[in-house]
Amino acid sequence: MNYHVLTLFPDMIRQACETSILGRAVKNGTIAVETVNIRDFSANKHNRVDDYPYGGGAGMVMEAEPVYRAVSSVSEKLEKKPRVIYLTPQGRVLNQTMVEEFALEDELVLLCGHYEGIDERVLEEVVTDYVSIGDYVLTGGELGAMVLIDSISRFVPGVLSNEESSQFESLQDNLLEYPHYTRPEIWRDRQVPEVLLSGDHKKIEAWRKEQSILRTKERRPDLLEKSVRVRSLFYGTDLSASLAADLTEALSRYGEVMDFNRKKLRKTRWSFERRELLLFVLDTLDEDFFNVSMKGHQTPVFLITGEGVDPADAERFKEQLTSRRFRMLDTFPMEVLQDKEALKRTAIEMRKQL
Ligand code: 6GU
Repeated sequence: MNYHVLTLFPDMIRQACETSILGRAVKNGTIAVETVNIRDFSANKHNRVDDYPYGGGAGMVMEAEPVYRAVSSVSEKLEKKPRVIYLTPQGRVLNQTMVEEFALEDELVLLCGHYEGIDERVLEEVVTDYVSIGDYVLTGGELGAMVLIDSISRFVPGVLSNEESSQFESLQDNLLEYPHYTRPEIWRDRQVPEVLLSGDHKKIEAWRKEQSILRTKERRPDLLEKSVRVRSLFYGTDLSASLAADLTEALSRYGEVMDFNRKKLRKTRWSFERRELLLFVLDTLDEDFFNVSMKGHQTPVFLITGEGVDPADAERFKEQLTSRRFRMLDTFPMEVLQDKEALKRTAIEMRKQL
């Protein structure tokens, strides 16, 4: 990942990127951070880049031309037009899905404003994304740019070691992390929860999930409201089985995969809740499957179909789901899951649609 940070305070960015995990990533070349000093593009012999606001009022406004030239100096070097992110309290508030989407880019331009802001006309001309890091006011966009660089870089291959891995993240599920413990087993009369010493990995996983939910309920009820239980259901060949497994893992730490080639599952009467997300991964669609008893409660559904599925049948299946009170969100051909990159993009697209 190559970051290009346009700022009046390049030292602030450079300093922060020298340290810790980001510093290591810059050193080993998995990320690069270029700073561009907007002042170097001043159209004025005194290197001034700000001026008084039209209409009066307090503070100064950054001029359009230096910002335009600074952005151009970066995009001229690149093969395709990069996303240009303007850091502002007026932007969309950053979340983990946005972070993962930005991480799919190869180049990102981060534009930091100062003073009262930047002339609106150059923003209209160059900015593709307006991003805020929270509902409070900062003196400039630099800290926002650093937050973006830090959170995005965690998803760039090679930035984190195995131990630091970003593969299973509770925030993806709109859940907080479960509590962590290390030695000693008893610290000032406080015992580590017994289950963690049991060696029973199934039980430990169940306990952690429960703790995540309890903790989110207590500390971030607003997040819990957005969380869904991910369940994938496949029918057909081994391909549908492995794609269902991969997609489920990309969407949720706690996802479940169900094999509807098993007659027992097809004979079950299924009822799904509003807070579940159902993924159908089908490379066969026959009467046996049409006859499965399923009802939803506005349950969101994505349908992924392989070559073996007749589009007319897929259409009929969608209508059936809608009439059984599912909420059909989107359909995808199986190709969108073929390689890791495409799969990741699809998972992010799905999360955005939820
Ligand atoms: Cl990204 N920039 C500035 N200047 N202020 C902010 C912000 C960003 N996010 C919240 N407040």
